[in-house]
Amino acid sequence: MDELRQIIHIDMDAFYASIEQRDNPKLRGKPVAVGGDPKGRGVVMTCSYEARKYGIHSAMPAKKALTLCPQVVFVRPRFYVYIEISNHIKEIFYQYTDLVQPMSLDEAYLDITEISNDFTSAKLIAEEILFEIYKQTKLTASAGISFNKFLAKVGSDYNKPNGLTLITPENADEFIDRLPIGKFFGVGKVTEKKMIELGIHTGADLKNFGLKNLKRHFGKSGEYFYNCAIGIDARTVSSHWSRKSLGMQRTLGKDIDNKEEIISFLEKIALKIEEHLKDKKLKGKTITLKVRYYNFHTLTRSITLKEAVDNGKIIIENIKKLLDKTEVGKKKVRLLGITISNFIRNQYGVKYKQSMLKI
Ligand code: TTP
Ligand code: MG
Repeated sequence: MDELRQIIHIDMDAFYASIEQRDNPKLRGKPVAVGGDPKGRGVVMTCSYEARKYGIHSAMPAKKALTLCPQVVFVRPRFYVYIEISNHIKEIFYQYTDLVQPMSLDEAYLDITEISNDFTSAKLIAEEILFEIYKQTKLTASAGISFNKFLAKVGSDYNKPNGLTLITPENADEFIDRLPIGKFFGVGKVTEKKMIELGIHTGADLKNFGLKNLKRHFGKSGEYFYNCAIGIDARTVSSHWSRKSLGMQRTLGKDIDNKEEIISFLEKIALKIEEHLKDKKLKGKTITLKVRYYNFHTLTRSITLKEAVDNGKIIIENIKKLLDKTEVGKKKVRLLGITISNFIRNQYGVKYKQSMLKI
């Protein structure tokens, strides 16, 4: 069996709404909804826990929220503040590990296997992170700690707000068995309805339905659901969202001063980089050339483009311009490298675009 991992999932509580309450004392303790205009066709992006008591929730038409709770205070979103805080909490996460996978502005997985001995210390680390978040931002978050991503996420949702839930291999079965089917990873509204029609209401029902039947009804996802039901989720915490640059460098077989040979060597690197960028769905604006001469003297030359690129041909065109700012062709070279940075990307993996567009 693979080594047991220790994964924390952290999710801020009523993120946008808590920030608005933090920044405006008049909103504290009140039902607050962040989103579009209740007079128009706006939707609720999120609401405070006080508003949730009235049945208000994310993606609900603002008009309906007002009917449920006439005294609800509507606030327009301030994305720049949310992004700033999102970056701040990420900085806190990176103080513990590099293995951070942000899933949206307010949510991330951390793999702390390397820095934690067991689940007792994992829980202490999670507590410390929640404490740091509160100390530095005056906002609360919830955490789930477990041995896979699915259970860590279920855990962070279990005791919200300001809660912490540890799901160990010992208590996982009990936990999963009781879990409503809608809480399983990948089960959205449509799948949930189908599951309920099949008599599957909980994790226990899911397990009892059996792998074969699940595959028959849900195809490949059926296998995934079954694995979750028996506590298996092999997805790793992948930290490439946080990557600041992507580069590659190679030492030449022998020192060269022929410029054409050097360009063709760099072309190969650029194509490889294109492959990696596309694979990781990244595009960068800054292209950097690195040259190490025969005498180990090393320099870099960079160019920043108006538009982000992932195309090897454009990269090499710019690399040629950068080569003119070096002594390549005159002085022998032993190593060459290209790095792309200054990424634009769906860096927060924002999942809620639809309702964001509707405000
Ligand atoms: P969530 O973490 O789902 O919600 P939340 O943080 O407001 O509340 P909690 O986690 O305590 O249940 O989403 C994070 C933010 O993303 C949320 O504050 C607002 C935004 N969002 C939308 O814009 N539209 C949506 O449909 C959802 C679900 C969230
Ligand atoms: Mg949240």
